[in-house]
Amino acid sequence: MYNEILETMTLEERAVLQLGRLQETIRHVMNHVPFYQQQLQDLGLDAGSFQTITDIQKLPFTRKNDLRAHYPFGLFAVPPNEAVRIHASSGTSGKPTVVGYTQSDLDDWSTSVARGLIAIGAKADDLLHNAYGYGLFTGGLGLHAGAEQLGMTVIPVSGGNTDRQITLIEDFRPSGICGTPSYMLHLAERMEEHGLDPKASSLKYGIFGAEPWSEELRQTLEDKWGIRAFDIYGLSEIMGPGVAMECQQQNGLHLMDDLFITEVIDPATGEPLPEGTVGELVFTSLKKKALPIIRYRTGDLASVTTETCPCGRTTTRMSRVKGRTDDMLIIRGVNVFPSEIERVLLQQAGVSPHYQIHRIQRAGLEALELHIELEEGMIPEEMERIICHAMKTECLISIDLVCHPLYGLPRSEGKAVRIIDRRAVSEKKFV
Ligand code: DLL
Repeated sequence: MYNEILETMTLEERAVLQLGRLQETIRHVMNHVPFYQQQLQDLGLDAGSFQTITDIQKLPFTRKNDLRAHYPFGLFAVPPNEAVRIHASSGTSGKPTVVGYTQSDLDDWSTSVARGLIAIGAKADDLLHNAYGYGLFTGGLGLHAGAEQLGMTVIPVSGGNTDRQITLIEDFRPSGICGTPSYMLHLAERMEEHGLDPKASSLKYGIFGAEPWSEELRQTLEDKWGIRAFDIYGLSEIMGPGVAMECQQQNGLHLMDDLFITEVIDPATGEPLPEGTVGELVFTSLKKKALPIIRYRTGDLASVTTETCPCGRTTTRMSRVKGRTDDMLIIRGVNVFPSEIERVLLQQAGVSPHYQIHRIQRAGLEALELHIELEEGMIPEEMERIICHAMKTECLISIDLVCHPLYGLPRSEGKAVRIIDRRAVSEKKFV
C-alpha cells in the first residue's frame, strides 16, 4: 500500500480525521469564499457547528451551475496567482468549468493516483503509456503526475494519432496503458487492421475511465488486449482522476476518504440513501486549498459500501458508475441507462462494441434508435429480431435497430459520444 495508515484505518479513526479536516475546510471557506461565507452566515453556522460528519447535511449542495455562475475564479479560496495550475472541463454548452490547484492540492492529487496505481499492482519499474488527453482535461496530467510520483516511467502520448500510439506500444513495450475505454477499443481495432494482435503486445494492465463503461466492456477489453482492465473515477470539480480507483479485486473503487467525504443521495429529494443503494454521489473536499468544495452534486449514480475489501483496505468503496442523472432515458415510462443498453448489446455475438443511441421523437413520444455495427456475414433482419427481443426482455424497452457495416460509426479518441439527441429534428420530420 502507498499509505497503510490512511488506507487501513478503522471507521472510527477515519471519522475523527474527516471531522477535523471538515472543520478546517469550513474555516477556510468562511475566510476566503464569499459564496460559502454567505451560506454559513445565513444559516448561523460556523466550524463549531460541525460535530459529526453527518452535520455536513446542514449545508446546501453546490452544483455545476454555481461554478459557472462564478466563472472563472469566483469560487477560488486563494488569489488565482497563488494557484499553480488551472484545468477546465469543456461542458456541453456555455462556458467551461474552471478548477484550480495549489502546490499542496497537486501533491494530494498525485498521491491519490499513486495510491490507486499501487492498488492495481503497478510497479515503480513499469512503463506507462498515457493516452489520456493532456491539456485542460485533467486525465493526461493527472495520471502523469501520479505515475511519476510512484517512480514509474511515463510515456506522455496524449490522445489521438493512433498509428503513432501503436508504434510506441510496439517499440517501447509498456506494461500499463491508460485512456478512455472507447479509445482502447479503437486502438485495438487499428492494431488488428495493421495485422497486429493486441494480445501479443507487452501490455499487462489498463487503467480506464473518464466515461461510463460496463462490466461487459471490461470483459471485451480484457479479452481483446489480454490485460486486466481497472476502473478509475474522478471529476475535475473534485480533483480529477483518482477520486476513486479499483484494486486487484476489481470489486468496487476505493475512495480517498482522507481527502473527501462521500455521500449518496436520492437525486429527486436530496435525502441521504443507505449504503448499498444507488443514488447520486456528492463530495465534500477535506484538504483542498485553491478550490474547496462543499457537497458537490456530481450527477453520477453509484452506491457505496464501507465493508473492508479483501485487499485489506478499509476505505469506502463505490460501485462502478451506473449512469448519470442527466443520461437516464425515459421511454414510455420505463427508465433505462445507456450502460444497461451497452451491457445487453455486448452480450450479443456478431456486433462490434461501437454503438450510438439516438433519442428521437415520434408523435410527441420519445423513442430510441440503436445504431450498431454488424460483423461481416451477419444478417441484419436476424440481428434485429435478436437484439430487439433482448432489449425488450432485459431493459423492458422497444428500440429501432439501425445496422451499419463495420467502421460505419465514428471512433472516439477521448470521451465517446454515445447519445445523440435528435428529438427536435426528428419531430419536425415526422410532422
Ligand atoms: O473525466 C476525470 C478523469 C480522467 C477520470 C481520467 C478518470 C480518468 P471530467 O472531464 O471533469 O473529469 O469528467 C468527469 O466523467 O462526473 C463522470 O460522469 C465521468 N467519469 C469519470 N470517470 C468515470 C468512470 C474526468 N470511471 C465525469 N466511470 C464524471 C464512469 C466516469 N464515468
